[in-house]
Amino acid sequence: MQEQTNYPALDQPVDELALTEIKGAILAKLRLAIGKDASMATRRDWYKAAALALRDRIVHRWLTAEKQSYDAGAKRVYYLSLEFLIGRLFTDALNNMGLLPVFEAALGDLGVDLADLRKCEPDAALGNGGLGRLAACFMESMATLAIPAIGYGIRYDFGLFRQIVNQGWQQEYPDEWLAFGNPWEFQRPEVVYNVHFGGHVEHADDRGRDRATWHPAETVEAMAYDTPIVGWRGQHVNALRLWSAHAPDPLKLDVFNTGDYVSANAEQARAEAICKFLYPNDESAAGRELRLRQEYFFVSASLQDLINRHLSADGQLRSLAQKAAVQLNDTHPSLAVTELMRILVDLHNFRWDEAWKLTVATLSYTNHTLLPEALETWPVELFERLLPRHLEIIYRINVQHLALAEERCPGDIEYRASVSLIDERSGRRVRMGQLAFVGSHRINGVSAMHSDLMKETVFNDLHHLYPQRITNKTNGITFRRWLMLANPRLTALLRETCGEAVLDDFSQLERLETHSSDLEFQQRFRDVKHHNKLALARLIGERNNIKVDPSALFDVQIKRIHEYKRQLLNILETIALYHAMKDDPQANWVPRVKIFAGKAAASYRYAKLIIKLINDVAEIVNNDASLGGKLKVAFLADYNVSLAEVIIPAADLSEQISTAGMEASGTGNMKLALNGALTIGTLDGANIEIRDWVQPENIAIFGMEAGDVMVRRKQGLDASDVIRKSPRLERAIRAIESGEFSPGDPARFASIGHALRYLDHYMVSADFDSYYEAQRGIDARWQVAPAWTRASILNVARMAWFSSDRTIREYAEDIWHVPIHPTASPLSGAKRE
Ligand code: GPQ
Repeated sequence: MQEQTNYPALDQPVDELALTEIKGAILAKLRLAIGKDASMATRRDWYKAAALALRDRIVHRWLTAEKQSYDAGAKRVYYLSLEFLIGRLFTDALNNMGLLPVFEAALGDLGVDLADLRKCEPDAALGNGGLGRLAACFMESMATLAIPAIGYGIRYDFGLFRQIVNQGWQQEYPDEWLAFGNPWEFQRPEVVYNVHFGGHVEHADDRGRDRATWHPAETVEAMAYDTPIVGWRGQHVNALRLWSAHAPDPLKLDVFNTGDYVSANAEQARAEAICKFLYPNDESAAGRELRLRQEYFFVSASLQDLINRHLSADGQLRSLAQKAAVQLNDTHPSLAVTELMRILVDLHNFRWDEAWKLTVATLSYTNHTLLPEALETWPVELFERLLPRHLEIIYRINVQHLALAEERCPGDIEYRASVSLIDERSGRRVRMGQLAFVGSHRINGVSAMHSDLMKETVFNDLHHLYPQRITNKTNGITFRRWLMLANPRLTALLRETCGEAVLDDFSQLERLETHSSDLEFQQRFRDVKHHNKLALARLIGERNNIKVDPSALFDVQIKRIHEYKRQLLNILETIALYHAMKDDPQANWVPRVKIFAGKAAASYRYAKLIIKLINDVAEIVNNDASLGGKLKVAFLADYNVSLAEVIIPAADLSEQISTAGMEASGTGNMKLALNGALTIGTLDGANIEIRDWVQPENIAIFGMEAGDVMVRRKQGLDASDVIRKSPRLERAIRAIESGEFSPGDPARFASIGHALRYLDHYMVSADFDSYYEAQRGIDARWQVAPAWTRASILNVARMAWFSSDRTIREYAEDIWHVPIHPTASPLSGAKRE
């Protein structure tokens, strides 16, 4: 595949001295760090040498930034997340350092192509989807805004599984991202903390009622690995600190000498299991003991680390909340509430009430879903076995919490049961969402609608108890990766049209507005899109052996495969369109390419069946000569950050079609609109705010609203009534049921047919007609190129607010209370009208 090579040159022309220096640096790395000379070097060797030469330059800034914030006694943000979906770092770091042009030129002189080297870097896929990618965008924005911050997570040996599509079925393979080493990380063998599990708790009378001594049964060591994250213009660098797990005693020599080699390694294997792999779940709870061990492992190591840092600077812990803001990314790090209490009360002799105030003032929690099946709970029995002292602390917190509930609603047992940290209804279980809520001073949702629904649904009762806590922080994306790097040609056009300042102040994008109807400008804008579509068409040809017309409408749905995201609705519409085309082949059909990509959780059978259906439909449609190539369907395997960077700039239409009320925010919706795709979507998550910004005439909204969905669900899930009224839908469902797309196995999709007819929980049937109509509206718009292009330009012009720099500013002001250094911060983010 050909990728774009002409990256935006920030400081042109390339300075001769700098060029010589960089060439020398790369060659020195090749010899001294890789141990090869130019004649022997492979592409991967060159990549590593270049990455190391770049890293040297980042490290200087990193150490300076560290020293500055240490000397200033600056408050720090600690972002705790089990997921960081980073992708590749090479060009990201080069671009932010302003070194892309000089490295490209230097490598060119050495006979290697930077775009080629780029592909040698495996994606760091330490996350499942939106939640993990958000954490990565936030790390970049915090560095850009020069907020001293550390991201804490786990250094998984294997990231998110590699997806292979075999005869239409998803198969999972291990992601060996570390197989060839990782030039970005610094191992810190001296930064090691003990993390304990199991054992029993002792209450000595002389230590007081609230204090205890934990005698754990097992110890695991957490070792730090740091990756520098450089902000825009290289002014500030933060660390992503990931923990790796090891046994304190790596090998039992006495056992080894008896010849029992397996047992000699057993302890190490048990410890290392903690960082072996990323749980491939997305919006469903993992519910495995190993997962709870992962959660405690990284929470404990991270809190020990940040408390160490605080103590060495301040000498006492009372000022912790003035110097540290700890953000819990979803409930996975909820144990921070109990662990911080344990550290303060048991280890540092704080009085309970004081410790509690400090804990709540330090912690804040981001909720990413309302789906009840995704809200983590753990059996009390498991907790007791693994973390006996933490369970006690949870009970103690619950006592004071329920007393408050009783004060608020005297005698209301239902109310107390609903806010309790312990769910007594389905076996006794600890509720991690409630724990994080009660232990945090701020709880935020990730879009306006999501935050409102949090107050009305999952956290309704807690919201009444703590009415000041829930706040909204609508997600954002980093424009450096998702515009500048992914779409260099559009970036060049924007710089020319809006001025160079657009790179530092995205509100300048609005200067596009005056050009949106200019036919000459429109043509240039379309040329950029066409170029990006050629690259994607080539990729689809190479990977899927499908020939697509680059001037067709590229209709894109890229995200995890989940029932609520409704890939099924999209493929059902594809089937109906296919039928309509076959019925009337001479009509003036808009040529379309339906592009899908995404992974299904390995255990999610139904989602995997949907992938198979998409591929089966593709097989029939793509090979039906009677369509004259006007409809093509492509499922691109192994969706990841790097693939997204190719698809997004080439998209014409962005599918954001979740069942209203179910997508917390979405961030792909922002990336696609920023790159000029029009959105077809429901009034869900951040789609609503996107509509507010781009204006309703530049987005296609369809379907039921969240309130309608709730009402209809109450009435029942049978969709027979709507199917009866829609012959088109009936025919599409029947096609699935009768084996039109699975002739060798007609019963393959029976379960899908049944759900569409009688168990329409996600409102696929109920929303079908509205969606089909909206799609035909899209066809009509597409046929008037100037109007389409104008809407596309206006989408780009009006997306500035969705920069993660804006989101991070809001966290900094309202939740973390950390200053943003005025000179170090781009002015990104438009003001709301
Ligand atoms: N999200 Cl709970 C995930 O990617 N994984 C999860 O486990 C949960 C949420 C997403 C959510 O579905 C999107 O709507 C958000 O845009 C995204 O988190 C970031 O907030």
